[in-house]
Amino acid sequence: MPDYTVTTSKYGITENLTTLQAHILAQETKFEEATGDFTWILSAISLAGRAIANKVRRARVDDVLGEVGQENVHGEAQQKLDIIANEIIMRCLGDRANVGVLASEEGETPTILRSRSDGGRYCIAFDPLDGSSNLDVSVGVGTIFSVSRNDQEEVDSGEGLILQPGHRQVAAGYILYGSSTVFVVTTGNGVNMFVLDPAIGTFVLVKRHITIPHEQRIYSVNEAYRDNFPKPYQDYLSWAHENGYSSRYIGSMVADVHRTLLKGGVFIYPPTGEHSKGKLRLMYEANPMGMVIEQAGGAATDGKGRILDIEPEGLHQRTPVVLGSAREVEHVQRFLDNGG
Ligand code: FDP
Repeated sequence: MPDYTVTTSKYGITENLTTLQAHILAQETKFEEATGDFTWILSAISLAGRAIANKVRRARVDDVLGEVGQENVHGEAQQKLDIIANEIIMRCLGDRANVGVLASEEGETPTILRSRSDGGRYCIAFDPLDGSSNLDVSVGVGTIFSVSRNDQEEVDSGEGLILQPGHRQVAAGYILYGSSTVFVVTTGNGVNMFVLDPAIGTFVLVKRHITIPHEQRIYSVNEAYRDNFPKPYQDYLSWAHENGYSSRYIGSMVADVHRTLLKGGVFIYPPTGEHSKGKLRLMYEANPMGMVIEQAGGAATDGKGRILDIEPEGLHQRTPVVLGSAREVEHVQRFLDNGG
């Protein structure tokens, strides 16, 4: 397929006019059995992303920053924008006739919208506004999503339908609300990046088939918890210090993973004293990010094995995360395998 990503007119104006929807549709038409389902789902996520981006940009003006004064299902302080973003996504995706199950970080259990026989062919897990504790200081935050098939005819519990290992995801990605609004997505055939053009209100393709650098001496971890990390992680950090590594940590997973995807390095959230299984959630953080990173040629492990092969046991299950450039993940893994 010819690359029409950037068009330069005879007047020298460079415009980028391949939209997210057009791109996904073009990909889908390559498959005879394609039904247009993906385009439909991703267009709902794109609509939600544009609406959330608008809310995030206006948060201080509209006075919707700060906590609501209640905790979410994880016992964490809920931000007003967490709730707003969750409602926007539930609404946008709930309207799509092919979505069977929706599961959010903000909800205790998944919502069953319709059974497979009623057209609910997909399950979607999402974190509506990851990193939201950073909102007050205008740090980049993001939405993370994971799409898998709804293979079961019988509706038992929503969890029964959605709890599938990450290698069964058919699409995954994130929207970063940063200095620009960036939509990164994979449908299992490489990773593409779109940026919201605010002038025309749509995501346009800016980079196709992103490849993560194979190695890069950058680690991204909350080093303040170092004394509470298992010893092999501490030993890895000592080794990294001795080997000229640089450190970058924003504390907002989408922003940290996005930088790692584009610039290389390794993002780590190990088990800690407070979170013995790690802090990040498997179903709507580690799995979708793991798929994106693997599709870009990187690696994602929980320290024992591939994140995408973990058999999930609960919607809000946590997991240690080590992901990024293949060579950098190998370095961490070497310390974990040797026990320090
Ligand atoms: P937050 O608590 O602000 O929502 O998963 C939640 C998350 O942010 C990630 O985005 C981020 O990577 C991580 O927590 C940061 O945790 P620490 O503050 O413990 O470093």
